[in-house]
Amino acid sequence: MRLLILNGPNLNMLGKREPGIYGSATLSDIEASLRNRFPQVDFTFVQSNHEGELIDALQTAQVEGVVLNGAGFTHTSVALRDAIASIDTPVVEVHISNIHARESFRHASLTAAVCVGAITGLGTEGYALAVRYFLSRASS
Ligand code: CA2
Repeated sequence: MRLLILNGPNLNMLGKREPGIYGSATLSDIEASLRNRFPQVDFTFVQSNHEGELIDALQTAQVEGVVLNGAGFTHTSVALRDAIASIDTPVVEVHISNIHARESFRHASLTAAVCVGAITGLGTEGYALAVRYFLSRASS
């Protein structure tokens, strides 16, 4: 199974700033952990600070599923939502922090309703849980 793990703006700073909110793992740590735990998955990892690059990645992905942390664009981007809605590939939204327990502007996700589901607040383990979802979906 091929999965795209797509991370949005500022997530390249994971593990380098704000460990109290996002923990100490870097994006490279998350990638290494997923590759180690799920050797049967053919992963592609993309991180971009640019909305259009995230949309291009969604539109061109040749994968069975996408795990998306749209970061700040989750709360602002109609274009990202439209891109998710326009592709047949299922997308699972992941947030490391619990967006509902933070500032009110983070409570709304423009993208969650066009995803198959969303995981929020379970730390970086949320990425692994989303991968598990795709594996169980494929075997049922
Ligand atoms: O909890 C999440 O995963 C978020 O998607 C993270 C976004 C935030 O805008 C969302 O509301 C929730 C922020 C990503 C920025 O990550 C940083 C990590 C370390 C230091 C600075 C930013």
